[in-house]
Amino acid sequence: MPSFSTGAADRYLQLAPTVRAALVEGRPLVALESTVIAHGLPYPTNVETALAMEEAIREVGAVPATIAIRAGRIVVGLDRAALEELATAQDVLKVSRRDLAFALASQRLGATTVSGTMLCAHLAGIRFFATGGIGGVHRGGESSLDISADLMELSRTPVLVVCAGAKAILDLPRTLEYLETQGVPVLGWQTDEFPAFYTPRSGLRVQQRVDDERQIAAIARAHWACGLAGLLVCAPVPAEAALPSEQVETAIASALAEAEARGIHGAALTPFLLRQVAEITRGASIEANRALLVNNARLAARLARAYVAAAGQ
Ligand code: PSU
Ligand code: MN
Repeated sequence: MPSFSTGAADRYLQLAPTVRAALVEGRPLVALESTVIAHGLPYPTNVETALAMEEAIREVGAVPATIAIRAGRIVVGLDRAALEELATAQDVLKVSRRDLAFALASQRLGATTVSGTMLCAHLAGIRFFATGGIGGVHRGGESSLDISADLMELSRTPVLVVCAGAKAILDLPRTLEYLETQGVPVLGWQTDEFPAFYTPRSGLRVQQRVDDERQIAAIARAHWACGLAGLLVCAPVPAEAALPSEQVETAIASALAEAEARGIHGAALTPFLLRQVAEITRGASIEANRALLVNNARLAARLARAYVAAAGQ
């Protein structure tokens, strides 16, 4: 039986021919999310970035699989037209774990978050995934309990996620504490520090620095062999695209104040904060976001390639 067969979920999966072929042949695959396209970046930067991420993955010799929900199916490997539709449509659902069944049953167009994409990648048999910044514990999360479903997903679904840390709009120390509690390895790619999304440094240490992709492939193999779930690999935003940290902190402070004043919370909060920060930094945050997304896609492809190469030894 092909490795992507997942029994009852099969009827909901729609694999692109390139993805199906890569799964059958055991070639490296990298899943990509779609919330960043529909809710994280403005048009047309969102489509351009999505295509640039796919291209970066192909350049390394891996196969990209951008994931979204469409017409009652989990589409794994969006084509150009579907990408455009997601990037421009209004009322795209933001699909995390809890939203998946509703999105499928209602035939709505849905963009998958980190948690939704991990889940769908796993159903399809894909183990490597690149995003920008994962969700985490929101500032004030100790009373609001606004903790992204991304963190729980990492503790239960066996997919390796490459990110540039957690988004700087969050409470980073509590996010790391939560990941530790949930048993999620947090590896720093050629860094000792947990990156802060728009900036390379947070002053917080990762669990373990790793400098070589073969070492990460070996860690992932051991983790999964022991029946464990997600892993986080954190790569700092490329230096030339990083924002000055004072600028980021000022922008976030006023974005948070604006969200509070307008009573924005729940699933709408992260997209709102990202838009506000983009406005305040006059687009500089969007450039940083684009650069780190492409960088993460490339790294995820290298890791997937190293994992597949080691399997044949
Ligand atoms: N990375 C980005 N931009 C984004 C996201 C990640 O560079 O918009 C999305 C991811 O889909 C992530 C979501 O899962 O933000 C977090 O949303 P929340 O905080 O509501 O869980
Ligand atoms: Mn939330």
